[in-house]
Parts: sequence; structure tokens; C-alpha cells
Amino acid sequence: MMIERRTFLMTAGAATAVAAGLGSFALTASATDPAAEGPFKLAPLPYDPAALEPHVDATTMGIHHGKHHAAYVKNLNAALAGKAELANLPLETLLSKLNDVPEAIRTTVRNNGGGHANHTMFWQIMGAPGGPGPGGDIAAAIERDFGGLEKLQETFNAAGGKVFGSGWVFVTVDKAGKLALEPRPNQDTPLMDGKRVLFGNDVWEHAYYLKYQNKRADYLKAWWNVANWKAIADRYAAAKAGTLTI
Ligand code: MN3
Repeated sequence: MMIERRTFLMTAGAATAVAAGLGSFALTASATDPAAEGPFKLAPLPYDPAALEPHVDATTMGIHHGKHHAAYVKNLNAALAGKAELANLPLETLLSKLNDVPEAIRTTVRNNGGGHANHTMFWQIMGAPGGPGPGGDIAAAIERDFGGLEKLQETFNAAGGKVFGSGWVFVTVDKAGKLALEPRPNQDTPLMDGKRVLFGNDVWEHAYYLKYQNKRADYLKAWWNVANWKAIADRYAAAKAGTLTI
């Protein structure tokens, strides 16, 4: 701490000396907790936790993002501490190379890296109810690959209902823009197979239990009200351009 403080004070002007004290203190605090300083970060929710009401309640959103997602990020960083060659990989690359991850941390990286990727996608593709439905290219792809939005919702919800225990339902997209329904258990993701996720829904009980209790089917049905079709259309365009990551 003293070395950091001295170094900082030598390079900082007198006006920032007070801030330097705070800065070195914060540095020291995070240095004792590698998980807190990355490399992976929890981004803020892109909207208020109450924005998805009444379909997804604010308490669930607050706990889901601030506790569950935060824990995945923290555990992922902790597992990768001192392993720069893995920690510096883009998350989607890390997840596509789980076989190269040392066995001692492989399951931890799979669960928590998958959890980080899945939730990062999840917050993006939701938004306040009442937004526009699918249009343009994405609407055409849904028509072609699922027979329309209603059919997609029907098969997606059925797949979500069949996930035993915890998991996700995803729609993947390839570079040609073709869509496919791909459920996964736990925090697995199609990224682990080198695929790209267009959108997905979290069917872990923590995603819905406070409001829906055991009625997962009701949650799956209501969830479509908060699907952000603008964000999904942007992801679709990025997938076809080869720039979609997580
Ligand atoms: Mn979750």
C-alpha cells in the first residue's frame, strides 16, 4: 500500500492528493480480492429492476442480477486468478475451449462462465412491456424456421417446460441467419459448441419463483411480453455479419 501511495503521490498534483489517498485504499482493497477486479465484470442492468413489471417483478430482477449473476462473475474471476492465458480470452472463446481448461477448474468455469454469458445476453434481450414485435429480417426468419411467432412461442415454451430442474431455452442463429431451438441444462450455453445465441429464457426457479412459484408455464407465457425485439433484431444482424459475441 505504501509503495502504491508513494508512486501515486509522486505523479499526482497537490490538488489530487486527497483523492490519491482514497485511490490507493481502493486499490489495496481490490488487490486482496482478485475476483472483484476482473477480468470479467458485472455490467449494470440496462434498465430499472422494475422496468419489466408486472411480468417479471422488481425483487426478482434485483436479486437475479445483483446476487445470482454477480456470484457467477465473482466465482469465474476467482477460478481464473493467476491464469492469464485463460482469463484474457474473450468469454465466448473461453467457453468454446472448455477442454483446454485445467480439469481442476473446468466445472467451475463451465458453470460460472456459462452463467455470466447467459445472463449478460438475458438482460439485453428483455425490455419494458409494450414494445414492438418482430419485424423485417427477424420476422421472416421466424416464419421460415418456425412457421411464425406463435409456433415459435409454442415450441419454445414447451421446451422450457421440459427442462428438468434448472436450465435455459435458447434460439441459436448461424451465419446464414438460420434459427434453431436449443435447450440446455444448468448454465450450459450453445456458445460451448461454438454456436451463437440469438436469445434465450432462464428457467431456473430463481428467475420466476417469487412471482410464479411452481407455475413455470405461466412464467414462460408471460415472459414474451418483455422480449425486446429491437435488441433481438440487432443481435440477428450482428450474427449474420459475424460480429455477435455473447
Ligand atoms: Mn438466472
